[in-house]
Amino acid sequence: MNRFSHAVESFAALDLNVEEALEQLAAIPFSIPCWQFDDVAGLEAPDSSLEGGGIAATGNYPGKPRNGDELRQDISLAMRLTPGAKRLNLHACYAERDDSSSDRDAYTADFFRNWMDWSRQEEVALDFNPSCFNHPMADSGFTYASADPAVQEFWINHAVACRHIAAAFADNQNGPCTVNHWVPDGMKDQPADRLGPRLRLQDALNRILDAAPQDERVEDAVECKLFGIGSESYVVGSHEFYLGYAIRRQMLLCLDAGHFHPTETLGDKISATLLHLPGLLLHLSRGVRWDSDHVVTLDDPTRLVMEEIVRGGYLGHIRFGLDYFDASINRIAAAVLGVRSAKKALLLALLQPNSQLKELEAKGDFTARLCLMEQARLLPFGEVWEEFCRRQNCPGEGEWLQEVKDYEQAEFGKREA
Ligand code: RNT
Ligand code: ZN
Repeated sequence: MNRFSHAVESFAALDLNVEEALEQLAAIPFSIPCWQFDDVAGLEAPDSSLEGGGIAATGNYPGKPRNGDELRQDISLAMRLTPGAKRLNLHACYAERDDSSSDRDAYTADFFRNWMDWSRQEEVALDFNPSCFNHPMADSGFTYASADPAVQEFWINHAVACRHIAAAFADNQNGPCTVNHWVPDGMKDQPADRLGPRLRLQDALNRILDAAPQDERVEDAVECKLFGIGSESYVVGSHEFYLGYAIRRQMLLCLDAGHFHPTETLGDKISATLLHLPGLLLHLSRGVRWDSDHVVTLDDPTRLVMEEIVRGGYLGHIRFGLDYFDASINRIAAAVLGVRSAKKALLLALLQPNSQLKELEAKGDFTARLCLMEQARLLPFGEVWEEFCRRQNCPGEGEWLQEVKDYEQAEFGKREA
């Protein structure tokens, strides 16, 4: 008997069906952040780099792509090394403008023609995000919630333009496109007025979401945050703000694993929020001491998120996205590692003895519950994951990195020249 069939038997002994889990895993798309590949630099100017917005990519690993074609080539490799369904999460600052006079408030789907072509070729659907940072109009630290009507208007127009672009993506991919609204708005020091900016943010969101297109394939989400660099004392779009707003509008709430107090776990928020919301967009990430956007690994917090989704029967209500940007290691490898890790966490969650655990809990046998949880950690997941990779024609754990290294060898030299 081969190692995979052996593994299947180990799971069957706990009433767990590996084939079912593999089928489910294959069908659930994970949206890969395009910004991991170039440190959130974007394509608007030849020498773009991330500044401001309260986020930062650190590191200077060589080989950063210099243009859209190199970026797409890197992303295509990452897609090939990641098993199962995938999407690509694009930011508006990845526009390729023929006409550099149009600013973000007037972007159209035309500037994303290359991305839409790539999307059809690769059969990878796109998600989208307004980019409310790294722009002179965001220099005050305020965008949707700006007290300056001209600034606020600019960003509202940008968001509306993005929703039109998302509708064009939806046509192009014949399916939905998530649009995530994240704004950096906040203050470094104690504000005297916490309400005013929140009223303005609410008003801006209403105007954005009530404008055309009213297209159900454009799935808007709002992303909350606790603090950022330069917004340590106050973030306008806090958790409570957006939770309330998303419930009122019955829209997606985006939860980013790095956006809470370090001892809070995203996993606990799944059932608490989904009791009141139609769905969640996840930004799986790994904050190390703060919102550091480290690459996702198969750690306990990520596992808990997946376990809660599976145990709550919420798979149909989750849009799986990732959010990290690490420039200190090979950027393509970082992208691949994060998505593979997140998918592994979901596989592990699908193969937990969840009903037995719930039974033990109902009986009050917390001793046996804890013991079974620990026992389940040692089940032979590795064999199941390797089989998944094989079936998806994707390299296994010990193989994929070499492909990235070979590519690095062949490609990165010319980029440094
Ligand atoms: C920032 C948010 C946001 C960004 C990306 C680039 O704190 O997490 O999601 O990281 O949109
Ligand atoms: Zn995020």
